[in-house]
Amino acid sequence: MQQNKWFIEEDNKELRFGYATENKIFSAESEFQKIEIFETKAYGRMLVIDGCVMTTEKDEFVYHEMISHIPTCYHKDPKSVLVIGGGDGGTVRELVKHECFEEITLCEIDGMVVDVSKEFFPTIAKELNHPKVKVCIEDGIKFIQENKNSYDIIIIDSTDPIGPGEGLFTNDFYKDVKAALKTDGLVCIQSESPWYKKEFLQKITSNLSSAFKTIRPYVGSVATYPRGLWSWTLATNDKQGLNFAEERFSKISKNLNYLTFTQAKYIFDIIPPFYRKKLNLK
Ligand code: SPD
Repeated sequence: MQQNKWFIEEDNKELRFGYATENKIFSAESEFQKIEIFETKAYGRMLVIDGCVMTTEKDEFVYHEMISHIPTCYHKDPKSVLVIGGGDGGTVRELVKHECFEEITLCEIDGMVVDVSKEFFPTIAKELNHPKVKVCIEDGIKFIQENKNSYDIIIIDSTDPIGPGEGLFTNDFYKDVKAALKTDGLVCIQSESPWYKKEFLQKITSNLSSAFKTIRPYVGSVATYPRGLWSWTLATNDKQGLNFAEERFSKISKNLNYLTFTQAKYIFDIIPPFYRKKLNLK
């Protein structure tokens, strides 16, 4: 009997998750990181960066719907959006569903991520050539410093806070994000698993608090992200807080596979108490 070949993801040196693979279809070291693509038996094609699972064909829609539609539907009147990271194009694909955007900018540090996504993940990357979409291959930290008061929404679709993604979780970066947002703009970040260490999660929240007054985490379940539950966090300085734009969500809801109207409307209320306590939220 033929033995399975396994890709093993190691999570913070504490846990290992294994995926039986058909084969490895791509592997290269870019200027910034190691990029691999596996054909897995359970989740289809899988993009792996520096040993961490970034996305898979079968469950990518959960992460990409959560990181794009929640910020879009909690802004008053969004017209411009910047995605930092997200070179696979999944977040951009979801944003394109909203007619309200006049421009969607993607700033990805690693051109190889964009290239391999176009080649091996066409259903994820399919809107990267959309006329409203502008793709910049640049360091997001530098890009944001050079574009002040420019965006209604900024989405940080980063890797984990190691390697090139590390600088996207810092105080200084969030201050620059605030400056790149227009008045009443909002930022949405991927904020790791609620099961991670309390000190680490609190640091993300306290760094965000150095630039933003309202901070609202929310959770969802991405099958291939370590530890079962994932989190994203919205932050804004809009004095009116965060209000759900029901009509904007309803317009695109039939094109979604994870988020429902009720879930989106009450997304900040359905935080598990253990995560709430970890972050010292009321
Ligand atoms: N541990 C995995 C975290 C990855 C978050 N970003 C994924 C990028 C998908 N667009």
